[in-house]
Parts: sequence; structure tokens; C-alpha cells
Amino acid sequence: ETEDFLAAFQRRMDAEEKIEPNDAMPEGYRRTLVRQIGQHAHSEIVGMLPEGNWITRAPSLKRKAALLAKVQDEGGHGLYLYSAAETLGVTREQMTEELLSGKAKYSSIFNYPTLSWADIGIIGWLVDGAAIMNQIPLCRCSYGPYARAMIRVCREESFHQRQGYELCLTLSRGTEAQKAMLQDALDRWWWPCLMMFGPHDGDSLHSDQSMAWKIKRFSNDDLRQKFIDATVPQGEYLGLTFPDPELKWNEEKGGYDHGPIDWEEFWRVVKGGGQMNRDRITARKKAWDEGAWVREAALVHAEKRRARQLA
Ligand code: FAQ
Repeated sequence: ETEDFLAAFQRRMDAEEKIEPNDAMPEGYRRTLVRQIGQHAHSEIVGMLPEGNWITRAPSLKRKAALLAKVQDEGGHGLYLYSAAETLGVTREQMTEELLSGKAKYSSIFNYPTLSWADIGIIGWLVDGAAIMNQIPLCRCSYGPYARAMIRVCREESFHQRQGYELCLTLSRGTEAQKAMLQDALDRWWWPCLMMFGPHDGDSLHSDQSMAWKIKRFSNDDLRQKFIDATVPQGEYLGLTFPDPELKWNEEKGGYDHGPIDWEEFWRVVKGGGQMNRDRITARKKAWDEGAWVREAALVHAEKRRARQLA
């Protein structure tokens, strides 16, 4: 890659041009997108598991229908994202192998267990809330297929977030036991949700280059701050207490200050040492193995059709 090529590419970025699959692009740009979109896709697919765990135990038909629809949406998001990554010359098989071997990451948040029904509300409110905060800017990502996929994904995520908040609202107006269950769920999920945005800017490996390439539009810390500022008043409305004694409004900066994030826990979970890492990968491996006959049958069917068309 010559200096001229890299400079011309950067000029396209600076002019806010979209890059499409057949355009020339630096190898680093392609690799960054394959990594991020692939990991994003894996997060959606692995992210079906914690909530899927509660479909059979939803407390009413209405709740069950909403949860089923949400988990199906996540499957759809994963498929869109795999397709977007495939436009960069990587296959579903390669990406899946990287997930199952532990080479490719997925969001740390999905390595925590869903212990009560309140967790389903909290995931919708906070995990989808954090996902939207991160994904709205991705609608303006310089890579066209990713940016376009994000538009529909964000619309669906905002339905998921409302579904979660409404569930939390119902519990917050319920019995003492229901209120306690909701508070306990917030206590367990709050810090892991803040970790979803990734390491502090100073420790973020990829941020500078990804911002220059207009893949990322905001830094990890900026998005985390926006999320906290939007979420704390929502939690107060529910009568909840955030598990951070240092969380308080800072008039001067026009945002909340918060206590230190446990980065040791974050890296432990990212590196496979979270409570549910092994279960999640085992579940995905089982699904991949048990789906082998479907992939095989689909290929044979396509081959037969092609042969018939040729005859
Ligand atoms: N978990 O240099 P940076 C959803 C890794 S939402 C695990 O800052 P980057 C919806 C990072 O990959 C969740 N690993 O990295 C849903 C890198 O390692 P690598 C998914 C993390 O890429 C809701 C290293 O740390 N959303 O699924 C995490 O510039 C409810 C250094 O970090 C997306 O993926 C983490 N939390 O910024 C589904 C959004 N944070 O790759 C079901 C797209 C960082 O070199 C239910 N992704 N790492 O091996 C992004 O925006 C970015 O990739 C970031 C990380 C912001 C996640």
C-alpha cells in the first residue's frame, strides 16, 4: 500500500464518503471491520442465550410473546451482521470457527447469568440501552453495508429497550419482593453494563485509528458517559439505587461522576474467565454441530437445482 493510496483513502474518509464492498481499501481498514462486525454478530447470537433461558418461564403470554420476538430479532441482527462481514471477503464458517475456538471475542456482558425474571427487564433497559448508545453512531460508519444494517438494528433495539423499561416499571410498582428482585438485578448488571463500552480511552487499542477511519464516531469513555447521563434519571424514576456510592451529578461538567470500574474483572471475563463463558461456547458449539445436517442438505439441494437448471 503506497503512501499515495493511504492518503487518498483518508481524503475519502475526511469527505465523509461511504466505502462499498468493491472499493479499494487499506488492509487494516478491512481487518478492523471484519473484527468489529464479526464480534458484533457473535454478540447478537451469543446474546440470545441469557434471555432465551427465560422464554419458558415468562410470567404471562404477553411477556412470553415479547421476549420470543426480541430473541428472534437478535438472531436476525446476527445474520445481517454476518452478511455485512461477508462483503469483506470472510465466510460465515471462518467467523464461526473463530468464535468457537475463542479467537474472536463477543461482548463481555453475555458472560453473566440471568438469575431472575427481573434480569430480563434489566437487560432490555440497560444492555439494549447501552447497545443503542453505541450503535446509533454506527449508522454513520464509513463502511456502507455496516452503516445500513445498523439503521434497522437500532429501530428494533429501541423497541427492545422500551420493552425492558416497561417490564422494570411494572416490577417497580409491584410487591416488596418484586421491588427487591429488581434492585438485586440492577446491583448485578450495572457495572458489567458500563464495561460494555470497552476499556478507558487511554487503554483502547483501536480507538484512534477507528475514529480516523470514521468507523467509530465517539470514544469508549464518551459513549459510557452519555449512557450514564441518560440512564441515571430513568433509574431514579423507578425508585432504584445505583450500586455506586460515588455516582453523583457534577454541575460543572454537566454529567455524572462515577466510581472506578473493575478492569480486572473486565479482562478476566473478556479472556474467558467469566461465570458463563464456558456454557455460552458449549451451547454455540452444540448448535453448530447439530445444524451440520441442515448446512449439508442446503448445499446438496442448491447443487441439485443448479444441475437441473443446466440440464
Ligand atoms: N467485551 O481497542 P478497543 C448487542 C475488546 S450489543 C468484549 O476499545 P474497539 C445487542 C476489543 O474487542 C454488544 N471485548 O476495541 C444485544 C479489543 O479486543 P480485540 C455488541 C471487548 O473495537 C443486546 C480490546 O477489547 N456490540 O449485542 C469489549 O475499538 C441485548 C480493546 O478494546 C458491538 O459489538 C467488551 N465489552 O472498541 C444483543 C458494537 N470492549 O478485538 C442481545 C460494535 C472491548 O482487539 C441482547 N463494536 N473489547 O481482540 C464496537 O463498537 C467496538 O468494537 C467496541 C470496542 C466499543 C465494543
